[in-house]
Amino acid sequence: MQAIHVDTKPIEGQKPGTSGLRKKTRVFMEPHFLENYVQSIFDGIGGITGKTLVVGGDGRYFNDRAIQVILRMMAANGAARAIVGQGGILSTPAASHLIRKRGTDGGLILSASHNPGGPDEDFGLKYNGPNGGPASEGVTDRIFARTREIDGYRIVEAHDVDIGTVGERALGDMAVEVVDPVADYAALMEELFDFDKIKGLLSSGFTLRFDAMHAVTGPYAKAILEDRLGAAEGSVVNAVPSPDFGGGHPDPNPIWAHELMATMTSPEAPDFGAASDGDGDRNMIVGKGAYVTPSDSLAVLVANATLAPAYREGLKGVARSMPTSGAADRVAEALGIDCYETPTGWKFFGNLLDAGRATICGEESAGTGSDHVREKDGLWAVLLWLNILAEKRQPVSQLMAEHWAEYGRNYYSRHDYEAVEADVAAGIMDDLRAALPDLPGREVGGLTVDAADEFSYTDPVDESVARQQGLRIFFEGGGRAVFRLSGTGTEGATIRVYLERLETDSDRLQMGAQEALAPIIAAAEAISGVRARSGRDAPDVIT
Ligand code: VG1
Ligand code: CO
Repeated sequence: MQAIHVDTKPIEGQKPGTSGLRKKTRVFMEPHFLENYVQSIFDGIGGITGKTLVVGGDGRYFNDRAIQVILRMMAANGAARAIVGQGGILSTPAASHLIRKRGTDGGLILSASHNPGGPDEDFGLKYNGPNGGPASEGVTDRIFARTREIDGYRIVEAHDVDIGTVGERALGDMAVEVVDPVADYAALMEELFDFDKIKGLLSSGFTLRFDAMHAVTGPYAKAILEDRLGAAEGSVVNAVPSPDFGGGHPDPNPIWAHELMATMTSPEAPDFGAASDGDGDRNMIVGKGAYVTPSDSLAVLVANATLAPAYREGLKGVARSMPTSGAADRVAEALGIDCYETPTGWKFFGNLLDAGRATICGEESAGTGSDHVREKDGLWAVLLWLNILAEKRQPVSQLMAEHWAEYGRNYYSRHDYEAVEADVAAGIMDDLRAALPDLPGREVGGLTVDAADEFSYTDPVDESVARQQGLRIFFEGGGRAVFRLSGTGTEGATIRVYLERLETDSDRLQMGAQEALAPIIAAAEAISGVRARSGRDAPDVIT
């Protein structure tokens, strides 16, 4: 089998964002687009001769075709082995675990995560390093630099490799090892959590519903929640991964997981509801009529982690992305452990986890995880919640009320303005950035600005610096508004406005978030003009 060299030219727009490269699927399918990017990854990491990579994705449209191209390019570039999830399927956390467990040189994950899939929707590809985590900015910068000077790629001419059945086969000199995507991951979960305790909970009449949103976690959730833990058959719904996620938007928030929200607020609501996203790294937690914000969920997990075997010795530290609420900070303070504030995106947690400075990390965007892998992990969060509830035996709403009574409540919401014209969005952000120095002391609708800045992060482990990571306005009395442009969208720009206010008055802990945040929401709009200037009546998504 011969490797051929195909001449190409650089293609514009191959800069990786918050989590790899995401584009419209049709863009990825344009001639040489995928090949150029894959070769740039290989070149950017110093070649793959003799290396082993894990390959898998969330099963979305084009996943199967792209994997065959990647395998042929790996063979042509001299890789020794590809470890591939059966059917091309691997959830993002399962891929991270496989990279670590097998000690590989990293992996390629095919996913656009929570973005919809299909020929007219989104596709994505990212490289994770040998620690199992998303490539650092230094690595993605090198990959991007290669995309701008690439003049050719290598590929072998061959028929498709059978990745539909478990086993090992050859592609030229490279071994293609097809593995069960669920087995290793399920075994890891069994090590971390008290499965017997959770079984006890589930056989005591406690009911749950897990909505896989037609995405990758279906087979994982069925195997773990139903088969191993004994949740009633049918507890996992929308469990068959489909290339277009059933036409839906596999983003586990109250808007896109409205089906689950409707169930959880109905008279027949089970005790516990959860959902995950396209590639299985996000989670949504909801009790009977009680939606738990991701920031609160992180705080609850940190506060109660020692109830699960893996964390019994305590946590080394906690990390959260900057826009995530300060709820976890309050718990960390009470526990006397460090709390780190990082830029948005899981890649910034990698060093802290590797260095043993943080055990649990989280983001307001429904991502929580720990040092068991180097990605956020949707099912892990669900299982930790179940382990905690199996010990505490109380409704989610009561657990939340007790948590807030102890630590105060960080009312929190994110308002997204999607598909805003790129130059309009840039203008809004530029003007706000320019206004920051004059904001302190300004009164807006009864609130006074205390401080305002643009977030920069110096990694405490390798001292790399990430700049321009969000505009922050702090109000007197502890309120905060943060503004960022999304780095995962594929159409125009998405402006994210993150809103937060701490409440410690015990009589005011049960308000609706939008109501509790109304003054902050109004002040954020008065200062930034996001809604007015983007020409919207309201945000497209409110979480
Ligand atoms: C979003 C979230 C961020 C998350 C990222 C990837 O990024 O805000 O917290 O890490 O998606 O998640 P952005 O740049 O659009 O705000 V996933 O589940 O899409 O890999
Ligand atoms: Co995801």
